[in-house]
Amino acid sequence: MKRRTFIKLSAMSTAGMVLPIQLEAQTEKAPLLKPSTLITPNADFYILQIGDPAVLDAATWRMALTGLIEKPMPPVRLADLTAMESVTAMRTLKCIGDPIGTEQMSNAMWKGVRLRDLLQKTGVKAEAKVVVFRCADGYHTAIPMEDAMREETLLVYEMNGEPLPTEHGFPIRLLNPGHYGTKNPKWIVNIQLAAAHESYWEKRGWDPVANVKLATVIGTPSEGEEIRAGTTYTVSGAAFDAGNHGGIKKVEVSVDYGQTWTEAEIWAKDTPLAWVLWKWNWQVPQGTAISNSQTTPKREPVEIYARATANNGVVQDEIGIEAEPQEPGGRGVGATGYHTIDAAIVAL
Ligand SMILES: Nc1nc2c(c(=O)[nH]1)N[C@H]1C(S)=C(S)[C@@H](COP(=O)(O)O)O[C@H]1N2
Ligand SMILES: [Mo]
Repeated sequence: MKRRTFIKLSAMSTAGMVLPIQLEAQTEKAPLLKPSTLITPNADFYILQIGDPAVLDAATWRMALTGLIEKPMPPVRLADLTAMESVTAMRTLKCIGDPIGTEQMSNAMWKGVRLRDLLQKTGVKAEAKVVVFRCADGYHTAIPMEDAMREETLLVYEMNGEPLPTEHGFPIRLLNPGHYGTKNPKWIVNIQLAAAHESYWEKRGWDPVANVKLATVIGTPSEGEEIRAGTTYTVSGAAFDAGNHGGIKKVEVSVDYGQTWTEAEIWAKDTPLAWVLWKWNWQVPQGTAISNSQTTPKREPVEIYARATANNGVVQDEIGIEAEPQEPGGRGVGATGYHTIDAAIVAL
C-alpha cells in the first residue's frame, strides 16, 4: 500500500490574498533502477573507438567488396543496402576491455541487412576463411567465415529508428552476435575476403575470438551508497551472455558474502542477443551492529553480490579474470567474476 503525505502550503493569489493549497506528495516513489530501460536511448549509448569518429557523407560513401570473391561487383552505395531485404533486431554491445562493474554496455534496436545476403551476391572462394572489415578511422578487424554466414550477422544502417549516428558508425557498421565490441566495426569502407588476418586489437594483445563472457552488473546501489535500515531498497542491474550460453535463465543476489542467494525478478528481456534487466526488493534489516553502533548515524558495511545462471546451466564464477592481458604476450579475453558493491546500511 502506498503511503501518501499531504503537505499544506500557503501561496499568494494574484489578488494578493493568501490561499491555502493542498499538495499531494508521494513518499514512496518508483524505485530507481539502473539500467532503467531495456533500450538505451541513442544519446546514452556508450561510445568507444581508437580515435575520433569518422565523419562520412552518405552521398559519396562507397564500400568495396574485394579479395577472395567469385564475382567482382561495383562498390556498394547506401541505397544498394537499403534496397535489400531488411532485418530489425535488438542487440546489446559490450566492450572487451571493461573491468567488471564498469561495463560499457548498451542495448538498441537496429535495422540493416544480413551480411550473408551481400556475400552471396559476390560469391565466396573456397580459400576464403575470414571476412576483413576496414574502416574509415583506420580500424580493421576480421571474423571467421562461419560467423559471417550466420543469419544474425548484420550490416546495420539504423539505430533505434534513426539513421546510424556518426559516433556509432554512420553509414554502416557490423553487428556480430556473441562477440565483444571489437568485432562490431563501425564506418566500414571495405569488406575483404581473405585466408587469414591479424586485426588491430589482436596485434595489441586482445583475444581474436572475443566471445562475450557471462556477466552480471549491479546498477543500484552504487559503490559506497548509504541504504536506510528498515526500508525496502531495490537492488537492480543487467546480465548478459550474448547468447553464448543460451541466454540468461536467472539472476540471484546475496547480501551475506555469498552464503545465501535470493532470485531477482527479470523485469525486461527480449532475445538472448540482448541483456536482461533484473531487480530485487530487499527488506533492509535494522541490523544488530547498527543498534549497537556508537557512531552517528549508525552504520554497518554490507557487500552486495549478483550472479547469473545461463540457460545451459553455466553459473557465473565468483573469482574471475581481469579484462586486460595479464602477462607480457598474454591475451585480454574480457573480464569474468562477480561484480560486488560495497555499501552501508545506516540508521539515523
Ligand atoms: N571503426 C571502428 N569500429 C569500432 C571501433 C573502432 O575503434 N573503430 N571500436 C570497437 C570497440 S572496442 C567497441 S567496444 C565498439 C563500441 O561501439 P559503440 O561506440 O557504438 O558503442 O566499437 C567497435 N568498433
Ligand atoms: Mo571495446
